[in-house]
Amino acid sequence: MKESEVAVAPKQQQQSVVCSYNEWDPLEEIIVGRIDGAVVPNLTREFKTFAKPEYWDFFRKYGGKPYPEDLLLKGMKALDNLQMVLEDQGVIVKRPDVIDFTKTYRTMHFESSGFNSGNARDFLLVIGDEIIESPMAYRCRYFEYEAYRSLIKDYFKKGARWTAGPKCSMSDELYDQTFPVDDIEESKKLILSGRYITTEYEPCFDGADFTRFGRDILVSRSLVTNNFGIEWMRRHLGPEYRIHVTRFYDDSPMHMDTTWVPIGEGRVLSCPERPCLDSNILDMFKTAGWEIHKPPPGLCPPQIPLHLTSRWLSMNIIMLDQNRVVVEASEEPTIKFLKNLGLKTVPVDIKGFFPFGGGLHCATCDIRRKGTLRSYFGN
Ligand code: ABU
Repeated sequence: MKESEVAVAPKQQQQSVVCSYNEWDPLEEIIVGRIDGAVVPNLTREFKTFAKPEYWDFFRKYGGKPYPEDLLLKGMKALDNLQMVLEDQGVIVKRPDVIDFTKTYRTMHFESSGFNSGNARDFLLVIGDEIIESPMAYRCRYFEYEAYRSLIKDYFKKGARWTAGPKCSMSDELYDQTFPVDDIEESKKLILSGRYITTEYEPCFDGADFTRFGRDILVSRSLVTNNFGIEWMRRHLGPEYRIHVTRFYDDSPMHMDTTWVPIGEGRVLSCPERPCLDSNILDMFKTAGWEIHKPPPGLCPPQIPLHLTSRWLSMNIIMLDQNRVVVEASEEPTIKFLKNLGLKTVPVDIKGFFPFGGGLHCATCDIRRKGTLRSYFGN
């Protein structure tokens, strides 16, 4: 590459190409993930805490192999549907590269095959004009970043800031070797008591464990985000942002976007099965006049195998702005609920993507929303 190709972008461009501070300002550009070439992860010890036990046989059968074709085609179609619907709503959509997840790889510490790059939200976190790559915590996701690098390099050349969180070694020390992964009830009890498969050996986090409310960012300790990772983010972002570690009642905590989901300034959805356990956080929202709404349960039809997620993908939505929300087309109770809150719902048939680990919000990463950095909870 010639040096001139990475010339510094003009000042005004630097501030606009990547810019997003919350989940509800008017959406202008977004990344939608891809699952072309997806591979079923092996049922390793750490992956057992992610894969739903009722589907462990699926992972035993297909681990390390491409996803069965019918599932894959439905999932790809779902993401293409999403792209079309977003474009129809005037949003610019970018897609990551297709990479070969069937290749096994070997580092100094482990050997693994890959997964997919469908869940852009897990890997990418946009805070203002900065794109932050998440270190992630599962070995099958070690090389997921490769799918996004063309896009990120392009955003960088156009003025975005680009940071990669410290890459995890994912050596054995990152995983608690005594964690009883095969004893489901005991695992759940331990998780509820604050013990996880991931240790504090090195920082790890997924972008989807952070929810942005302008200067205030909520984050949960989860199966894949440890306290070391949260502290890294706190120091990295510095005093301009306030990171609030928030606990929810959840025996399988994995990303906040089916648990505590803002739908605009002053309104948040709270998953009724996973209430917030921190009175200081609840006070923070209530004191600032926020309404906390409890949506109905998701209805995901039984023919869609939720290998990796809960049915609460129904609340894994994308706000196009404070008035319009993209929602899975078959989730009628959720659609009705959102309409009753005065929102215009934009339905999309995305459920074919659910087996690949996420819903609408998981599959995307907003790159640019029209808005500025604000404080929604006082100064
Ligand atoms: N990755 C978000 C899915 C979380 C859930 O299973 O509810």
